[in-house]
Amino acid sequence: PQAFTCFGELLIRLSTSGRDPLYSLPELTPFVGGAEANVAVGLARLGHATRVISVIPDNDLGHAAAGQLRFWGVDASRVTTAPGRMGLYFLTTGGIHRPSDILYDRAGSAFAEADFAAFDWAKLLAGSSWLHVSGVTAALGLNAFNGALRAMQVARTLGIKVSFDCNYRPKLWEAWGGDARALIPQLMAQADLIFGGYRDIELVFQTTFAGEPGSDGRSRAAADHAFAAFPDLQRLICTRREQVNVDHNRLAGLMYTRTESLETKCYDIARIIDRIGGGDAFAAGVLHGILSGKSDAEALDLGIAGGCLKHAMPGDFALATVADLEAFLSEDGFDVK
Ligand code: KDG
Repeated sequence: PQAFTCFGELLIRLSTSGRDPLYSLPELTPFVGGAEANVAVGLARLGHATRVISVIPDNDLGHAAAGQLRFWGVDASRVTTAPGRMGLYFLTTGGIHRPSDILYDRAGSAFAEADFAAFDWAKLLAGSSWLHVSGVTAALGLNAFNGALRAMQVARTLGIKVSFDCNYRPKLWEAWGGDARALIPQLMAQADLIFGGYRDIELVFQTTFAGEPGSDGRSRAAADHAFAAFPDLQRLICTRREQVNVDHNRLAGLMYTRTESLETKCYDIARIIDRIGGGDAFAAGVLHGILSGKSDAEALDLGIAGGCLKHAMPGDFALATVADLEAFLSEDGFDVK
């Protein structure tokens, strides 16, 4: 079968235990992540043939990350090795008086420094029906941005569908002074489908849309702006999160086409175990729906089910199965009473 391909950096996450702050030098638990890898694993768990194109250092950390992809059923044969280090990040879970915090330690990684100009993208993408890329890659520097842009351009010439998750990471852009407003729209312009909300659209167009977020107001206005700017764009998809407290959020899914605005029910996630990768799990669920020929409304429901279920799983990967998504939807969400 034609494969779903993700291009991006693999990362190792080191999480503090419980709500311990990093400065107390707590025990750290490792997980493998990376926004695009998370989508690949999520889709593999949902039964799709998936591949990752990435670059790792030729050391135990790099091989551990690629090994985790293989473990969860992703084809890692296009993960190559190159000089440089493994990208890491440290996660401190939020507490009552402290938001969660991410500390990146990834500058100069094998991926960020890879010679993407020498990649044979047509060969790497052969046999794929879909390419997924995210704004994290552009945020790593011009080299990685150019790699992402080239991958998307070649995919389009081969008739491969392209999705782009904005995944705006201010800390990464600030680390090298990159201009997200200049670079992110170039990637958006290549996409058939964008995961991103009104904040992303406002950022890249340096404008503010009127009204409340949600199906009709600000988000629809932002979507219309994106549709006018990007002629090939078919869908703009995002979540809307309400933070009741650090343990309890509410999540809904939104999808805009040129003619329609869809919104799911808003689900309670009352005992958050780990919200990292929630957006990637949402993306995997939506893409699973689209790849399976479901209606847009059904795909959006599958996405929100995946996004909510991820909050109950430690680590960056979404490991829900189709049966898990269906059970979540048929039970109308978690029992939060
Ligand atoms: O979306 C989850 C990702 O943010 C996480 O896996 C780490 O890719 C990552 C990043 O760069 O923040």
